[in-house]
Amino acid sequence: MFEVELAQRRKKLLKALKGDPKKLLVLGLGLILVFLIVLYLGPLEGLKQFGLITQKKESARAESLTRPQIDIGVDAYTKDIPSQPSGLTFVYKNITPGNSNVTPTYIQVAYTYNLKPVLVVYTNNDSTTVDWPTWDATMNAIKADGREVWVVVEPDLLGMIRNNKTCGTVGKADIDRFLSTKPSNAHLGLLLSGWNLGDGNQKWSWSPSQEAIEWKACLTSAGGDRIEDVYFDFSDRDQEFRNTYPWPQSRITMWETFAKELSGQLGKKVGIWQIPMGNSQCQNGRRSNIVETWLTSVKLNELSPYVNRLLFGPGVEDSVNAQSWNLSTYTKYDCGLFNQKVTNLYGSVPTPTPTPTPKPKSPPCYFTDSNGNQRGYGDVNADGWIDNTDLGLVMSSNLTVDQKKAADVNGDKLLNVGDLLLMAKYLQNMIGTFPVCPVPTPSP
Ligand SMILES: [Ca+2]
Ligand SMILES: [Ca+2]
Repeated sequence: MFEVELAQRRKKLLKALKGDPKKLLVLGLGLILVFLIVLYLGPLEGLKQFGLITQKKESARAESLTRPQIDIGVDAYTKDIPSQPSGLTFVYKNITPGNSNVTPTYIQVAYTYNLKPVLVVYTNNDSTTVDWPTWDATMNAIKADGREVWVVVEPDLLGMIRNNKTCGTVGKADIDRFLSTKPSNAHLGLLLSGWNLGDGNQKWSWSPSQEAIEWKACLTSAGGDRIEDVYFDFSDRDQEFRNTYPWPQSRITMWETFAKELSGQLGKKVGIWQIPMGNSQCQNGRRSNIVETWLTSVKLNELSPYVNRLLFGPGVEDSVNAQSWNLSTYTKYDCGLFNQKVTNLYGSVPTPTPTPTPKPKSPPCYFTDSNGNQRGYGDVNADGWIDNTDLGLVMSSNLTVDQKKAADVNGDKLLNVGDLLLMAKYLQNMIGTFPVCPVPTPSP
């Protein structure tokens, strides 16, 4: 249509111009003017002014309005929850043996930022012995909070049990106990590892369908079909450390096929956990290419019939190299790709169950800082308000003396999740002041 219209216009113009050098000059000047306007406004805006790209823009807008059906989560420390990109559904945290005391704070801070908490409970460490004290303490904390929490049994308990061929005995006993001790607000999930699918050298012996059939058999004899969620992890995150990234498409396809086969065998969608982050195009170049491969609307649409959630991070973790946790300080290692992808795909459209983000509040009390100015407790960046930005700053490493004082809202001279939790509660109107604030003296 458009081309036909253009051709007609051109014909008309040529006809009118025939034998008239004056008109030709006007046309030439006109074209130069158009060129200059496009140059001045930039190609996109300039072309839009001349009606050349409206159609394309409309369809792009329509696509961004469709939220992908797969929910995205990321491994995040409590202190990094406030700086996660909008559009995320889950944040997750590993509960290591004896460390269940972090559970109440984690649930609280996650919900403060409209994020659903996933707790990956390290019931054991590559053995078939479950750390029941840590499990029971975690379940009690979830029950006490009362809000929904997603729980994953890790690491590879069922994998060890399957290798030992004790799914119907040890596996059954464990699953019975998991189910009988979890509170009703905990969504219980099991981690099913795909160990037999490959190793660090990118060789794999079993086909994805064979692996899925074996898992179905193990779960059936262990009564695992009563568990709500199943997850698997790539085998495994440490390959980032072994320099085997970026993965060839064949290897990514193998894991996609496993998700499909497992979902088919179990009759439910599966979650994928501990997906390495990073960006193969950025910085040190030995990073994962999964974020760029999967976080596109086309790929998410393709995976959505058999995958319900993708939980990213961590990858390699050591003192020299970046890990794949989505910490604000580590964006330099993925050039911010993960945050950008999540924001583009999910951030611009409302989440299915929107709840209001906490509104900024003025501080409950003030102190005199080193410059003699009044400064509010909880207002770390001294803009007069307590909001998400301040929460994000509480545990950062380079605060000034005055900022540290403002952030220490319980007055114990330490900056930790205790202060973060108090600030989150204050923003949610759950408390009216901070412990550091003087108790008002009753007026006579
Ligand atoms: Ca502030
Ligand atoms: Ca403190």
